[in-house]
Amino acid sequence: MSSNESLANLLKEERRFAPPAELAATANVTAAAYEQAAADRLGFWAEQARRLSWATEPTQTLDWSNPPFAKWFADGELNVAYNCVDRHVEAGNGDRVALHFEGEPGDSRSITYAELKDEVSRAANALTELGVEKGDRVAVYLPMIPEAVVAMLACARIGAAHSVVFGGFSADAVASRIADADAKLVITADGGYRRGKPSALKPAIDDAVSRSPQVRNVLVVRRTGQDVEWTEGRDLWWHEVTGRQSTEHTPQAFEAEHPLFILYTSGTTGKPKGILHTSGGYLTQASYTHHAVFDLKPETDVYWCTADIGWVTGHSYIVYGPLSNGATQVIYEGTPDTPHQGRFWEIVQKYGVTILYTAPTAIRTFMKWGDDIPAKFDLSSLRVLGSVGEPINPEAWVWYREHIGGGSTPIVDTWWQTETGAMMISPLPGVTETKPGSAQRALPGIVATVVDDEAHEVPDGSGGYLVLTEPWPSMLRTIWGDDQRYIDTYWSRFPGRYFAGDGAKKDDDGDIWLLGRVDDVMLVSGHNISTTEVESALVSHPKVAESAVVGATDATTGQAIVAFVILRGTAEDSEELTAALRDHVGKTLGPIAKPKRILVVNELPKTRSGKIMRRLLRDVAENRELGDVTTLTDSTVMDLIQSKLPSAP
Ligand code: 6R9
Repeated sequence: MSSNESLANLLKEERRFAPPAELAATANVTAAAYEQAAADRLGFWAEQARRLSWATEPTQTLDWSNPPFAKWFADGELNVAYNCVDRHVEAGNGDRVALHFEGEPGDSRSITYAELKDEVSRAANALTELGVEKGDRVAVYLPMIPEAVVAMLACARIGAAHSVVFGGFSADAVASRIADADAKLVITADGGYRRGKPSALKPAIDDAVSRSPQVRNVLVVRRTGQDVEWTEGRDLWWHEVTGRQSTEHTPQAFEAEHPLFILYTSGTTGKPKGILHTSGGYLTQASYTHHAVFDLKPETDVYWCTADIGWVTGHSYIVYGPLSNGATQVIYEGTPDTPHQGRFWEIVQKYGVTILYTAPTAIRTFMKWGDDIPAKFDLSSLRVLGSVGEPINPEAWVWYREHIGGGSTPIVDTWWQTETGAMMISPLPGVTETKPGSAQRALPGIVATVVDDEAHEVPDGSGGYLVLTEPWPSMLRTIWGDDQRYIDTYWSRFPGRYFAGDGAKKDDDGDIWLLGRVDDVMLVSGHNISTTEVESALVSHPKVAESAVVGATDATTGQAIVAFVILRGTAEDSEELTAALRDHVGKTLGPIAKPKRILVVNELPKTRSGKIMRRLLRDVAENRELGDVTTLTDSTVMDLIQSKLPSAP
């Protein structure tokens, strides 16, 4: 993206929103944190580590003697599950609700910290009875039910690394992850509820485990009560094995660099990467960022992160961040439109949710469903709104603030990755004057910048590649079993710096705007154009709810812009409308960014974590056979899109 100046300032966004005075006055973190961290970065992180409870306090902060392999707080020892559960009970908060579970069919259950401690202890004893030991790996394939949280914490408690695999993934995907991590136990369920009906999980595990000789047992949570195949001697009911255990379990302390979990990211090519996270540094940053970015007040807030536990957001901002901070949170099993399109807002109203963390894809879907739906519910409890997963288009940002946040809540657009473990770039709700569509500034203690092809930092007002220039506590430690791939993927493009794979620009104030994955940048007649900016321009048209833009090979321009759009509410597809949309993009971004083709569709292909799979749309736009669709939420979406297509132009 060296000629990136051409695109860097196409999109002008002038709206600004100051933090609410009351929030600013009582915020957990103030502007002083930036200064403190800038003056003594390692001292700053050493202080954040002391938010945790250590069995042996660390005296070392960062060991970077063998880059890019970092050690944080290496001589410290702690138990992560103790930090997330027991210490809150010991501090007298055992009666505080940890989890308000809301099942999709409408069943609900609230679990206090004292109850969570008992459940995690029983599960830890159960794992020990099944022969799981410190250093082993356990695969977890569960719906969004409390047992998922309990299972993860039980692993952490005994020093076994968990490898959570999305409930939506196929048997093949599970089998390859079990094999790569060499897991000896799998924890699953008969099924979970999705879109109003039970959906089976166990058959995929039966298939995957039949190919995984190292798996000794499969622990099965009974959630739906549906029939399951049973392999005697291997399969065990979770309720039977945990039910017979004691609620007493003494957590042992492990070294700060002891593995906590492996989480696979699909990557664009090749086999999935097992991202390895360890204990002390990871928990320090997950905990600190959750406290700082959401301004969490554990006594009064009700927090809700709508992510799935199988995604890193579920790991860091459902399990480890919130629980280490003693938060009360909602977890919801199902989809946002079951049984009706107001389900999320009904849940916010029911529990008085104060902090909501969701993804741009969900926000754009709510826009499409219409403003009248959230308007039927009392959302006045909300005080901070978060966004994660993709760049958030300015229009979606403003809609979120207006229709969900009552026109007053700060929005924190948090940029981070599975690899970074925790948030890296985000506004602080009591400090930052926010700009719709920008993640803005690296958090205190984090150093990020934007560089050009030659690794030179770009000046304000220019674009390039996002890099992280200093190690951070929750950074991945390696790719499981493949140190060389870790070096090659992240540390070789710009030696000495971490390459995130995202395009970004710095505005005139030096604030960072994320422009999507570098692979998604288009090159049209020699100009770099980011898919994100064209998508944002389309979404800023009142008739467009959502869009995905790709560059398709074009004989004259190199690449031509092809846009797939979903219309809002009652808008209808017509030639006039697509012509108007092309003009609108032309006016917003300049004629060079006008899409050559615009196709109106009903759905876009997305991963379970809500990211648009532009690769598949590129296949469609170029009339190619579709690539791998195994990580799609719904593989029929592509059939629908293809059936709508006129044959190639
Ligand atoms: C947490 C998570 C990481 C990729 C990342 C980037 C995109 C995430 C974003 C964002 C713009 C944000 N991304 N948050 N882009 N603004 N606030 O999503 O992890 O699933 O590993 O994805 O997601 O492209 O590189 P992961």
